[in-house]
Amino acid sequence: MKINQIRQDQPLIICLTNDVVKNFTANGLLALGASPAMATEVEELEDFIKHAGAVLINIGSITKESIPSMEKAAEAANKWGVPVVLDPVACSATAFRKNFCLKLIEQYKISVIRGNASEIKGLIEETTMKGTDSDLSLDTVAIAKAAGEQLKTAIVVTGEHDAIYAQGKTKQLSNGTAMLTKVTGGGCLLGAIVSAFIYNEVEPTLDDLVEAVSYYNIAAEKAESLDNGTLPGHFQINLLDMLNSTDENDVAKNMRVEEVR
Ligand code: ATP
Ligand code: TZP
Ligand code: MG
Ligand code: MG
Repeated sequence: MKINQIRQDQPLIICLTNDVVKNFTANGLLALGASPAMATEVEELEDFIKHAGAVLINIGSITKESIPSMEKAAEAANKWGVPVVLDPVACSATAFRKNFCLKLIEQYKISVIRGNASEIKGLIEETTMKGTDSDLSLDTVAIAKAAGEQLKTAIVVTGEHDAIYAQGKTKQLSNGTAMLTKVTGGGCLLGAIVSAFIYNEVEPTLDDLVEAVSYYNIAAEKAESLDNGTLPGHFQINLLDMLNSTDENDVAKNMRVEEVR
C-alpha cells in the first residue's frame, strides 16, 4: 500500500496554507511519515519545489498579497512535474476567492481539487455558502463527477460520505467521524494528506486517492474511540497519534468504499 512507500521515501510536501492550520498540518504530515515545509516567498519557491513530492495550495487565508506566491508555486510545480493539490476553502462564499480559484485552474495543471460539497459545487455552477461550512444536503457523488468531467482534474468531495472522481470513475467512501468538523483544519489537513499520498503523480490514480481519504478517516475513527476522543481537544491530539500508528492492515480491514455510476 502507498502508506508504506510514504514512510520509506518521506516525500517533501510544500504547503502554502492558511494561518489557522499551519502547525496542525505540519504535525499531521510528520505523524504520517512525510516531510512538510511551509514556504511562501516567491524568490525561493522554485528551489523548494524542484525537490518536492507535491505542492498544496490552500486558499483559506488568501489576500491580494498572497496570490503571487500561490501562482508562482503552481508555475514551478508544473515546470518540475510536481503534482498540485488545491483546497478552495470557502470559494463559494466570496467572488474574490472563486475568481482566483477559477483562474488558477484555467492557467495551471492542478492534479487534485479537495473541498467540501459547497466549495466544489461553486467551481462549476452558481451557489453560495456561509463561511467555510458546507451545505450538508448536497449530493457529493453527483458534484464530484460533474466537477471532474468539467474541470478535467481529479476531485475529492468530503462530507459525511466522501466522493472521489479520478480516471473517469467515481467512488463513494463512508469512513470518518463528525468529530473532524469539531476541530479546525479537519478538511485542511486532509488536503495535505492527499498531497502526500499522490507524491510524484501528476495524474493521480483513483486507488491512491481512495487510500488517502480512507487512511485519514480510519485514523480519525480510531482517534475518536481513544480516551476522551469525543472531546475536541483530546480528539485533535489523538488524531495526530493515530495518523502515526494506523497501518495498512487497519485500512484493509476497515475501509468502506463502493464504486458508483
Ligand atoms: P468545513 O470547512 O465545512 O469544515 P472541510 O473542508 O473541513 O469542511 P469536511 O467536509 O468537514 O471538510 O471533511 C473533513 C473530513 O471530515 C473528511 O475526511 C470527511 O470525510 C470527514 N467528515 C466530515 N463530516 C463528517 C461526518 N458527518 N461523518 C463522518 N466524517 C465526516
Ligand atoms: N478560517 C479560514 S481558513 C479556516 C478558518 C476557520 C480553517 C478551515 O479549516 P477546515 O479544514 O476547512 O475546517
Ligand atoms: Mg470540516
Ligand atoms: Mg475546508
